[in-house]
Formats: sequence, structure tokens, C-alpha cells
Amino acid sequence: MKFHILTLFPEMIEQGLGTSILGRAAQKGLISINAVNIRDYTTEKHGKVDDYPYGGGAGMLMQAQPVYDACQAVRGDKKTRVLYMTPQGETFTQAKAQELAGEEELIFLCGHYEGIDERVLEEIVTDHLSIGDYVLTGGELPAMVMIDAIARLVPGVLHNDDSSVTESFADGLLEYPQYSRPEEWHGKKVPAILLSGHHANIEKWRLEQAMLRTQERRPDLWERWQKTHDHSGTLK
Ligand code: 9D3
Repeated sequence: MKFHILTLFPEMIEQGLGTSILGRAAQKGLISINAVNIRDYTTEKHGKVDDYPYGGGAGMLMQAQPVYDACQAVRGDKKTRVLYMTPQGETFTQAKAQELAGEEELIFLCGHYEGIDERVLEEIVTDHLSIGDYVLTGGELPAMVMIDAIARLVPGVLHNDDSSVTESFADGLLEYPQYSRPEEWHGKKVPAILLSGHHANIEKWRLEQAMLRTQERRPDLWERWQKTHDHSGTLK
């Protein structure tokens, strides 16, 4: 799967996505990361890409021309989806990650300054996306978050035969607590049931723990889960 990122800070993307699991996936040819510097496409002789907003107001806007030309350079005449990273977008979710993982190629547009001239957004943007209701300094971190969430769904990037890749969040409960050696640490013992070898009881305990944890930490998810499952955890 190909990820193109249109940005004024391509090094940030390369640094953030070039290492660890996604770096290895790129080396294996399972994904590619193409960070494009919008400034390389300005026709302004001093490399300017921003200007004052008509009507006044704080700060500067990215101009239409370099954004459009950068997009055309990667898109050509393909109808690749263009995802605009904006606090005014729909909140990115696991369901959206799954939807986007079905595409061959995606273009992420990262704004800076106070935003981008509306006219170019009208022409190229297919999806307006946010990562949540808090204010960041630009769209680069949101693009990296979304690429990470999408790329791990590409077959082979993880051990994608494992259904846990797509499950857990999708099935609506938080995960149960986990323990490794030693059996006792700082005076805390591993729950005895996990050492019993009784797999049916262990599964029952894990479901109970997942339910308790969801009630305590994510009452919003708990409301939704209760409506779709009975007390044994079976789908209604
Ligand atoms: C002048 C009003 N500001 C909105 C509160 C303008 C503004 C602030 C911050 C415009 C852009 C930004 C930078 N943020 C992003 O580009 C961004 C973002 C975010 O800040 N939070 C969550 N998701 C995203 S996606 C892109």
C-alpha cells in the first residue's frame, strides 16, 4: 500500500515512520512512504507558500497553487483519495482505519499556519479527518497516527493471520490484565487462576476482568457492549 504525505515538514514524517515496524514493512516492500515537500512545488521565486487571509484575521494561510501542484504531481489522473488533516474533520476511528486499509494508495494533506485556501480544498479533498478534540501545531502527527493504524492492517506488516489484529477494539471491550514472570513481584502475586491450567476457567476470568475494566474506565463503550451482548458475553 502506498502512502503519500503532502507537508512542509517531510523530515518529520520520514523520522517518525522510518523506524520500527513500519520501517521494516517499507524495506520488505509491503508499504511505501512518500513524504512530499509542498514548498518544492511553489512557482513563487523565493519559495513562499503562504500569505495573509483576505478579510483579515490572525496568521497566514497556505496558498492554493503549491498545494494543488504537489497533489497533481503524485496523483496524476488516478482518483486517489485525498485525506485532509484538520481539527474540523470527522474523528478517525478503528472503523475508518479498516475502510482506508482497503485502498491501494492514499494522499495525506497536512496543513500548517492557520489553514489552507478553501478553493484548493474544494477541488482535491475527499475526506476531512481529525484525531480528536485537542489543538496540535499541525497535521503531521495526525497523519502519522493514521498511517500507523492503517499500515498495521496491511497483510504481512504484523503477523496478520492473527485475528487480534482486527479484533479487541472492534468487539467493544477493553483487554484483560496480563502477567508474566516472576510469579511474585513487589509482594504482588499473579492471580492463581492463571497458573491453574484450567483453560475454560481462565477464559471466564479474562472475560469478567475485561467487563469490569470496561465499566470502570470506559462507561461509553460499556453502554454499547451491554446492548449487544448477554451476561455470558454471547452476541444477542
Ligand atoms: C484559528 C483556530 N485554530 C483552530 C482551533 C486553527 C488551527 C489550530 C491548529 C488550525 C490548525 C491547527 C493544527 N492542527 C491540525 O492541523 C490538526 C489536528 C489537531 O489540531 N487536532 C486533532 N486532529 C488534527 S488533524 C490536523
